[in-house]
Amino acid sequence: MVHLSALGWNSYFQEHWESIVQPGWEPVRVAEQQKESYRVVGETGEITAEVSGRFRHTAHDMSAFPAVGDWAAVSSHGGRGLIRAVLPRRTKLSRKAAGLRTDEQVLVANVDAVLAVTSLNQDLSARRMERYLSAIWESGAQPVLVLNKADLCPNPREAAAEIAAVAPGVNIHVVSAATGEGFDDLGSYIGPGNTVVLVGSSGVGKSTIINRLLDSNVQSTRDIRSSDETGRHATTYRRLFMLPGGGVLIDTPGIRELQLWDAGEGLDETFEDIGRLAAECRFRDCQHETEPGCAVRDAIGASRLESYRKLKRELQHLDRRRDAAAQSEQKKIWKQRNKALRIFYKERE
Ligand SMILES: Nc1nc2c(ncn2[C@@H]2O[C@H](COP(=O)(O)OP(=O)(O)OP(=O)(O)O)[C@@H](O)[C@H]2O)c(=O)[nH]1
Ligand SMILES: [Mg+2]
Ligand SMILES: [Zn+2]
Repeated sequence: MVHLSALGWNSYFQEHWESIVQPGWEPVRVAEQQKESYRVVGETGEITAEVSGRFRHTAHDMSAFPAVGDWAAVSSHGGRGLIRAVLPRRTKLSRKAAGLRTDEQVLVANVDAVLAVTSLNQDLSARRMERYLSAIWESGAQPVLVLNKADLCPNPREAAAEIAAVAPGVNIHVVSAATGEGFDDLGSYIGPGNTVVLVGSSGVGKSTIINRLLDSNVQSTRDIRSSDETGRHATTYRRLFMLPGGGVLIDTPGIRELQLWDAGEGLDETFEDIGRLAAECRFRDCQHETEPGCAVRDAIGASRLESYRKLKRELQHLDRRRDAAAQSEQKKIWKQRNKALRIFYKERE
């Protein structure tokens, strides 16, 4: 029998649970999300579950559906589970869903730390890290940068210093999942009651790190010799694992690009240095372009400043599209009401 606390259950969830629980409901944590169903784990083990019809009808949008890491209420029916409700999330890592829609996709919920993994041999990109960090700060979880494959990099410290310059306030760890270098320090994020997720591009070594931390080969990894570096994804589903010593790890498939979702504050955190310096610009509304007495332009590299602007524009664009979507939704509602009114008056005539 598994103790819920070993899965990350605590007084926050307990309190919400008591306000919604109904006879026959059991608390479970979403361990894996497949196409139409979920694997959920509770005190009595793991089962497959789907959302109930009622849940589907009352879900206001995609983000209301269960995500890996969520705590949910299930009732079980002959070995299969029906998800009745999702408990409020303490943290959530979101992105804009792929495609043209303006939907929030919750990648994982209720994580304490997000380990953004990159590889020191080819993947290292300050610009990509800024994007990740904006989303992670916004999630409410602690951002941590993990620079993996130190064994393949001639000068890992130098590379780490470069990344540190664009990650104020973020812990950075140089590790090698091949040799185990740097793993003692990673242990500090993991422990009883804690949940940690690994995110990053495909092939950077997320699953290899998970395997080493779990001390077993639960996750299959990609054999780089038999495929090119940017080839297929080894991991295809987000998946939660319990560590023997307590604590929960979540592995995720590599993502090509992380489109921001509602990360205004996350952006400010990520570019905290720009905000701090801007207070010293001569003009209060300084755009840090050609204004005299600008404190930001010279102190911050041009590419970091451009990256900040780009991400800001992206969020503004998203805001406008969400407004437009909300307006057309509102129009639909008015149309229906007007139609109903017309019928109503017609009938009275
Ligand atoms: N030399 C070296 N190779 C590593 C290290 N970590 C991982 N690898 C190798 O990198 C390849 C990709 O590792 P994976 O763990 O599958 O990468 P991933 O991030 O899980 O990839 P996706 O599941 O596709 O997102 C495998 O061949 C690993 O053996 C490391 O620290 N050093
Ligand atoms: Mg993987
Ligand atoms: Zn300025």
